[in-house]
Amino acid sequence: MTTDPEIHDLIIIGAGFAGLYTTIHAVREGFKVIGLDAASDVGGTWYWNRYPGARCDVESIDYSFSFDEDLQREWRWMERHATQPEILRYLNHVADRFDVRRHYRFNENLTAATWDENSHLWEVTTDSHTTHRGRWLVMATGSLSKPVLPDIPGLDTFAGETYLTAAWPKVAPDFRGKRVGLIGTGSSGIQTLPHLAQDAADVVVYQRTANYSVPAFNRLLDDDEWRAAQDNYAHRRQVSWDSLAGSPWTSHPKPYHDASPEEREAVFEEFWTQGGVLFAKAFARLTADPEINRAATAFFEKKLGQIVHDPQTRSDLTPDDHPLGAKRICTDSGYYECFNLDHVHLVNLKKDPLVSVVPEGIITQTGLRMHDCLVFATGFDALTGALTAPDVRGRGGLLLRDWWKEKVTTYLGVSIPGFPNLLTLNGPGSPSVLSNMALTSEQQGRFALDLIHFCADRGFTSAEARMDSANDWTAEGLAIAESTLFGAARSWYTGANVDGKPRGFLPYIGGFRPYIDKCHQAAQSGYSGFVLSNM
Ligand code: NA7
Repeated sequence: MTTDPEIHDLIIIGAGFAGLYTTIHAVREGFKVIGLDAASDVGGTWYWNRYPGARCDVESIDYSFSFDEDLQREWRWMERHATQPEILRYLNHVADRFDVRRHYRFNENLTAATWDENSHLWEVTTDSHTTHRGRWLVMATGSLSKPVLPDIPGLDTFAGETYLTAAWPKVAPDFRGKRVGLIGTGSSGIQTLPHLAQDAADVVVYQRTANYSVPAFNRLLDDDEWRAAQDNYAHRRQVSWDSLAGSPWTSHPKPYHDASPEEREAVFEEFWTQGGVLFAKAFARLTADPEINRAATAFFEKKLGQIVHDPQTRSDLTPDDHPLGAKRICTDSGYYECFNLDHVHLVNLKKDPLVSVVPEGIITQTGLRMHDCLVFATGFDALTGALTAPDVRGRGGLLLRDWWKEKVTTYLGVSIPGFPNLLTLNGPGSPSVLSNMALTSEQQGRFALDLIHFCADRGFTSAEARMDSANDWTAEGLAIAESTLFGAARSWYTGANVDGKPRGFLPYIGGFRPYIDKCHQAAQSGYSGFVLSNM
């Protein structure tokens, strides 16, 4: 075991959007910082999710840092929805520009973190058997960074190649002429299918639950469009900061119930062609009012009917167990069209359940399908997974994994009772995945640094959420979620996609701007929702 002799002000875990923002600013503001990341370089989620077709569902012009005007002006996005390689290039550019890498140690995966009550320091250990000590532990570990591999009997007996979309190899696999089985039809599976179908001889899509997917209507950004966007950037950013989801898009101004049938159809069409997740914004309360939701669903089904030719396949692809938008709408480029191809087949696991994996392929109730490769796009232990995987021990040796066994509670998504000086960025209880992660990362990093300054200036050596503030915050978030249709889906928002995970509503669904206002109020009250103490 090697012990780093330095006592750092901040140990920042993760080199994605939130980690980079926080590191850049903490260093600028005079703190001694060490960053750690399991990857070999910066990028966070965009480092790992290199599967073909990976693309952001937020427009590129919005999905970027706003804190530096020059950075904003010099980076030229090429497409409306940036691909994974383009976003990774951007984050590398940010790292170069602000000389961030020298503060990071890469290939160091956090295995344990322990709060020392005597010294008010965190001691952090990584899988390279190195220990680091710091006053604050900032977990910028991402909301969707702990992949879930399904527990399918015989999985390890498969004789062919196996891939996980969330840990895709840097050297792209060659699927040409191969028989591929794709398991999982969330955003990752839906984005990658057209690319698999392009190369492979045969693709079988194993679908457990049909999802709503809306075409991205992606396009190259030409110079005129880019210049116009640049000219309007300041306004666009301000609207985004003041919005519910961190982007400039708002719902149609006329309430659904005041609109005529023709107007409703026109609005649905307009938002359909905006692409992807924006369809759920067509009318205000689309994800809260069952009548509006049913109308949107009917519109979706009409569109699906225009794309998929075979009635049985169409029926199998039609979601039947959750309201539209209650799971994140997938944003695709040619997904449904693939099912018109002779070499792409859909297996509806609800009718033909998966039995086991065998060396030759996959057995479902109706028999064996032979595969050379399996691609798992089976999702993530969302929001909590990266925080509970290492042994994080707070006051009195309390293990975070145990503390959250029954119920996940945080205050503002940032602090957890019993875990002093542990700050979670984009953690459970923050808007994170329900907003534009580029802006939420800035907001979260800023909130964390302001709290750290506040404590440093006043001689407080520890800060942790009060139990009552965490309970109230968690209850408030759940109450807002229950006033919507979001709870009606078995989704990773609720923890339902991971066996044994407590149910709740993990991201804060009250909106980005209202959340920012609550953070401001918390700061203005002198952080009264926290227990502040000194040694
Ligand atoms: P998702 O959206 O959680 O999708 C995972 C998919 O994998 C989903 O279709 C699951 O079906 C399926 N799954 C999981 N386990 C199994 C088993 N055992 N058998 C068959 N199918 C299974 O993850 P993604 O990576 O696609 O997207 C996550 C987010 O990343 C996305 O929302 C964007 O914000 C970016 P289920 O629905 O559970 O029946």
